[in-house]
Amino acid sequence: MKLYDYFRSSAAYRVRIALNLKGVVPEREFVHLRRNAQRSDDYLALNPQGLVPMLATDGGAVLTQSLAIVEYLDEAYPAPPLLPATPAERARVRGIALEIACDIHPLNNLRVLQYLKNTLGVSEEQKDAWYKYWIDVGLEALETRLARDPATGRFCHGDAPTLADICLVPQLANARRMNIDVGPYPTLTRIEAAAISLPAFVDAAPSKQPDAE
Ligand SMILES: N[C@@H](CCC(=O)N[C@@H](CS)C(=O)NCC(=O)O)C(=O)O
Repeated sequence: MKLYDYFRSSAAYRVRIALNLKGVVPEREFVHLRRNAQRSDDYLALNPQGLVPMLATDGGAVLTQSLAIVEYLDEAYPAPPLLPATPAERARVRGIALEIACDIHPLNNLRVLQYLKNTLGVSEEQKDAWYKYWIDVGLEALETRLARDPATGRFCHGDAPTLADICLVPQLANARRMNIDVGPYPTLTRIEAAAISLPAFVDAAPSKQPDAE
């Protein structure tokens, strides 16, 4: 299989963590987002959305959307499971993952920031304020939710990594990269510390990727 990847993409980072947890090593093709390679004719022919990640499977399928790709990997390579055993637990984990992937991450995506700056003409300072605002709104709610819920364990759900941690770690890395104070989120950073004690998470980090700049 082949992963279309970019070191700084937090959505691709999720897929890299899942692949590492499963022990699956794909071929890689790097799509340079800062140089707009995601909008090249060749890439758009494969993925009209013009976003990474994308996974071309051995069976010839071309998969998009990081959460769908992670769930595909979880079904194709069941061990270790990335979702818990019961429907209610699975819904809890997916809920946490979606809180990050649908309600935090898209507001700060490159194309959104470029539109704010290049089309609407907001200043660099206003753009950074937007970024910080939406991360804080999202992380505050997630911190409250995870801190008070007994289902939270060493990880977002219990004591093993799941889809939720796969989304949390890249989002916190994004926040740190933007110099956002993560001090107000002690539960999230405690879980992050547990996750980054695992090689699967460490090896997926942006700085460890062959295309890192
Ligand atoms: N919901 C998508 C989001 C994918 C996404 O937004 N990818 C970003 C990088 S993290 C991207 O390709 N951005 C390119 C752009 O904005 O032009 C997923 O989870 O895969």
